[in-house]
Amino acid sequence: MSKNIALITGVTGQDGSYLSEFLLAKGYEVHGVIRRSSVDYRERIAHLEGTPNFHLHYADMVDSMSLVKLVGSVQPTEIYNLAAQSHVQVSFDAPEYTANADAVGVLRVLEAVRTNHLEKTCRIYQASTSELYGKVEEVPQNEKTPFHPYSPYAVAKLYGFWIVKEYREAYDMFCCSGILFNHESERRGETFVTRKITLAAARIAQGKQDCLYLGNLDSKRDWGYAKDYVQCMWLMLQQEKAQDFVIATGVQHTVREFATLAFHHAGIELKWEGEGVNEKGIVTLGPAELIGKTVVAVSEDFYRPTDVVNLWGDPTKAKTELGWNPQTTTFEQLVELMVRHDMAKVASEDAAAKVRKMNLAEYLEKGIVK
Ligand code: NAP
Ligand code: G4F
Repeated sequence: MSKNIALITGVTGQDGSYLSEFLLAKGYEVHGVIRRSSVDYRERIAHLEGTPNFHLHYADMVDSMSLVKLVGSVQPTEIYNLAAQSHVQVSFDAPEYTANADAVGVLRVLEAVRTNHLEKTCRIYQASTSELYGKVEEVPQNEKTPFHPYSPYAVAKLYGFWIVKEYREAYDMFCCSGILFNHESERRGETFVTRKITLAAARIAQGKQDCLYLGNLDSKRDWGYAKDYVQCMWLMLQQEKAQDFVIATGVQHTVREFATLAFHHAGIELKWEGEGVNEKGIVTLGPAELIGKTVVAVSEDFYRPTDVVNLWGDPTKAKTELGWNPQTTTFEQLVELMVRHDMAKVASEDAAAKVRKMNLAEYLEKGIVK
């Protein structure tokens, strides 16, 4: 039996870390792409480093030759192209880089496979996104809903989607896109709205932050659990035919609802007053010193030039053809597990800071630090 060899771009990200664990548990040899950074600590995959079947290589989505050489040396049977500048708001500040990594980067991966003559032996998964639906033309969105990208990030990802489809048809390659709706976890980047909320709720509950500033509270998302979603990426590559799939829970909530529930799990009940930029989340129940205080406020700094406000996925095709359960982890369970994680993280940060302070005091005393 031939060996399963996976190459994951974006291995240090939220999805890359869960997918690595998933594939290693299935007996794959897993190769991950990392890029040079001045800080070498790779938090999400630190626990996997040193595992016999897990290998890391330097390359970059904006460097064709690095990808061609890597694909040639690893000879993967499956590629999961997860690497991207993945923050929508940042794509307004760095649109050209976003296009280079998220659009042309996909082409570079496809060409690296062709250059190494692996078209018939290597299957490719492309991390596409519900942001393609953007200024939505119907709700809920399924595989047939027209695209209307509404940010530089979404426009770049649209190129990625179409170039994958083109290579599938032109060269008969097994390559497909997962149109994934928002998926979150304890490992979610701290500037995405869910994690920003769960960390702030934990800090406010523990007296370490006064107020959380957010942008559009009315924005609606279909939020799932990242750990459940990586299974679909793998399932898509195990099918007879390469096809694109919507991956979503089929349930939609506003940012305000996410915040209300997150604060509830942190022991704080909120009421909402005011509208638009004047809206506030005020504490009605919780630690005595917080009652009546505003702990959530709106800041225009987090408004986007164009915002996608109504994402709601229809996962029927994934359910019927992949046999996937979109409700494995519910919205309520997701919010609870993220808050529970961040309550512990914030508490332990304090303990770690105390140890650091003690070390510093000791070093100062011994003259090691001046
Ligand atoms: P993430 O946590 O932001 O991870 C992105 C990964 O891409 C990181 O490993 C990052 O490396 C890497 N990367 C960025 N630019 C690169 C470059 N030029 N060369 C090589 N690597 C680069 O994102 P995620 O949430 O795991 O999402 C994974 C993929 O799914 C992304 O393509 C994202 O756009 C897409 N997606 C995500 C969601 C979601 O809700 N999470 C939904 C739909 C689609 P560093 O660690 O060095 O920064
Ligand atoms: O958490 P977000 O930044 O995620 P967004 O823009 O939906 O993008 C994420 O999901 C996409 C899939 O649909 C991925 F393709 C993409 O890579 C990324 O993972 O923002 C969600 C919503 C937006 O409407 C935003 O305007 O929350 C709103 N929001 C309100 N206040 C905020 C904030 N977003 C952020 N990041 N920070 C805020 O303070």
